[in-house]
Amino acid sequence: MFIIFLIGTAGSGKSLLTASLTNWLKTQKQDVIAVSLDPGAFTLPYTPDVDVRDFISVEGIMEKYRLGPNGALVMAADLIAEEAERLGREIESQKPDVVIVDTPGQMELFAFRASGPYIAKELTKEPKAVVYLFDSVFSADPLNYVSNLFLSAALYNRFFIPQTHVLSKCDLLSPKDLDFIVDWSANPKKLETAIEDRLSGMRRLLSRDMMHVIHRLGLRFLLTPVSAKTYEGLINLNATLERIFTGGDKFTY
Ligand SMILES: Nc1nc2c(ncn2[C@@H]2O[C@H](COP(=O)(O)OP(=O)(O)O)[C@@H](O)[C@H]2O)c(=O)[nH]1
Ligand SMILES: [Mg+2]
Repeated sequence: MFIIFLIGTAGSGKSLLTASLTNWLKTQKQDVIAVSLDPGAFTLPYTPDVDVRDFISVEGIMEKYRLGPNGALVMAADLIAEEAERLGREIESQKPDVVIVDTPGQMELFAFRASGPYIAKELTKEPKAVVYLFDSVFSADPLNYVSNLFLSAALYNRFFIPQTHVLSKCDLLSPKDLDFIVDWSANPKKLETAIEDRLSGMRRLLSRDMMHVIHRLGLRFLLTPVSAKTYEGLINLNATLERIFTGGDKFTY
């Protein structure tokens, strides 16, 4: 069994990609299930096989602890850790080959609190990978792209499990704009040029410093463009994940 966590900033396309990747893997005759770890999800574009909302109710928390929606969401995300064992048992009882895990809408509730890495570790003992989503429309600006790069590096440092990176919603950009971003991911020099071309003054100096950090940390990986709408790129994402799980690519950083 392989566990794949989809992680990215709010609205980056985690839930729709969970739906599409699950559907696509089914057409490839894979025994796959979708797990939602988002207690705050109102509606989902798929029917989860395991749903954290069966165990944790944000409305219930609001009433019981007299919290507003934000406080209750934070508490709900923390409470997932206590349900890790139960969720793990539910997943294992379905005996799937592949598990796609949709994570809480706001990335920081999962990634930057104690619960996320704990859950990732304790859910099951099976091999795991993280797919980090770069929202393509947001990342088309080189400085936004760099912010995303740092976020993904921070994520890797928190989870320390093999991580691959996709450029989500690729149907929303022209092929030319997509190529630009993919080039930045493959070649930091091209990113540096884009930053130099578009910025001036302090912002340019600052971004130069950031580029040095990127070079020093060796933050380099190839982004895979995917669309959860048209299914473009899912075959490439699947090939990357297979390489991770068969031991080809142990770590991407
Ligand atoms: N055009 C397009 N829209 C997408 C794609 N993936 C997600 N979206 C839309 O982006 C919005 C946020 O997606 P969602 O999956 O809920 O993001 P999440 O917060 O990361 O789970 C929704 O309106 C989706 O329909 C995609 O590949 N292409
Ligand atoms: Mg979502």
